[in-house]
Amino acid sequence: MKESVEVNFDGLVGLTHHYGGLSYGNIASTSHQAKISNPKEAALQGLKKMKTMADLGFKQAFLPPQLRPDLSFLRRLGFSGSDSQILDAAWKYSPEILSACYSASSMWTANAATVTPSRDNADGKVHFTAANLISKVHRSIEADKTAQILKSIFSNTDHFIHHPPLPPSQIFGDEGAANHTRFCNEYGKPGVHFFVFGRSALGSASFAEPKRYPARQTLEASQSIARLHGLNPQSVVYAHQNPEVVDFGAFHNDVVAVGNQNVLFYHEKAYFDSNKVIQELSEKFKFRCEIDLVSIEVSSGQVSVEDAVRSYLFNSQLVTLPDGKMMLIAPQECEEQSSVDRYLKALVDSGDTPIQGVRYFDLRQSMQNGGGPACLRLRVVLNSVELAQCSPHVFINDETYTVLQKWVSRNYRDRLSMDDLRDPLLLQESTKALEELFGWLGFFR
Ligand code: SUG
Repeated sequence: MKESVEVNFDGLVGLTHHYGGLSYGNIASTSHQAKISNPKEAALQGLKKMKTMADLGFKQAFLPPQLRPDLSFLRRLGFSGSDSQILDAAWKYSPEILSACYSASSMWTANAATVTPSRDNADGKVHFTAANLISKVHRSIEADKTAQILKSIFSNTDHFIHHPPLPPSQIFGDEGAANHTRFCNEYGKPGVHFFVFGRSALGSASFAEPKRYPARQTLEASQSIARLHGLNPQSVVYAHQNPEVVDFGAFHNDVVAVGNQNVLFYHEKAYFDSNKVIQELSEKFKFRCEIDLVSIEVSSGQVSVEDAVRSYLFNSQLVTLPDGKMMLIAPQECEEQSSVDRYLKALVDSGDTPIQGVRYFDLRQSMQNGGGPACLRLRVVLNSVELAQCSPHVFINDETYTVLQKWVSRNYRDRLSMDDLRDPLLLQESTKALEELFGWLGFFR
């Protein structure tokens, strides 16, 4: 039998990581707007997580950053002239637009794409749909490049199918794997696909919408992906995200829930009509995977939605250790939030659930823009044949870690303010550094 593993592809933080305040509805992003960032520290924090995961025995890989600033985006808006003239004119027109073209947001690879494994797709191939991310302009410019990078890494068409991002319309707002979870027994066995949406655009069904903040993912986008990938409708569940939690700043499902294999760890407020959602998921899971789903619900009395969003408890990664036990890879903010700390200690001490441990990481630079451990990674389930087809340099081991660490230390700034975005030198530094990185990776930038 071809053994399957879950590979985590973390986004390597780019050279222009800064706090643009660009994501309305993402409280960390807006509340840190214009603070000084430290791109070098951000990239090294992410790399340390990747290396620790690899050392723990997980298959760990990375996706390279995209070139920023994206001058082609500014040219499409009518800015012209030399590079520095374009940057200067864009700044004068709107610092927000300049910030958008500089955003290093492709680091949050949970939003890069939805990926479903060959075991579950009608044609027996791994399917990828890069997310269109149309909700936020700075994120929408990632989509085409992300699709290209995924094609470069997973290039063998005998095994990998790449769909273009969904049409760039409000009807098909798609945020990728942040709103998709696959449940299974073992990774190589059949799975159930859980898609969470915030709104329905075609009005075929009326779903309550949040009042304060936008819901990014539509039902129609999730349905299109299930159709494109050839998933069996009997193994798909669509769940309506509770509009209340969106208004508390849960702009993706992975801010209020995380799943792995047969376990769903979630906040009681995560879903609209939660009992119905859990019932449908449990039934389809039992039918398809022939074991029971373990759902671990966290009540508001244990951890309020505000504390969950502040600490990013549910933006932890839930992973299976080589001995079969599960562990949460949590942001260190969980230790600092007393309700969450108390809850996690009791959870692990009880020994009642498959979650037997927690490991904390300092990802503060990313967290301040609303990106925790789970935002930083894209899960790809691959069997041994598919794994052997991937571009080799993207896997983290002692050698690649050292190369990347040195590359970051050599090329990244340790301080970036909004004002620095006007500096054409930053564009030159980014271009040179990415040329070096993509040359080493063996594919184009
Ligand atoms: O899309 N933040 C990202 C965070 C993405 C987190 N991903 C998941 N939950 N899976 C976003 O809101 C902030 C950029 C800025 O403000 O500079 C930003 O894009």
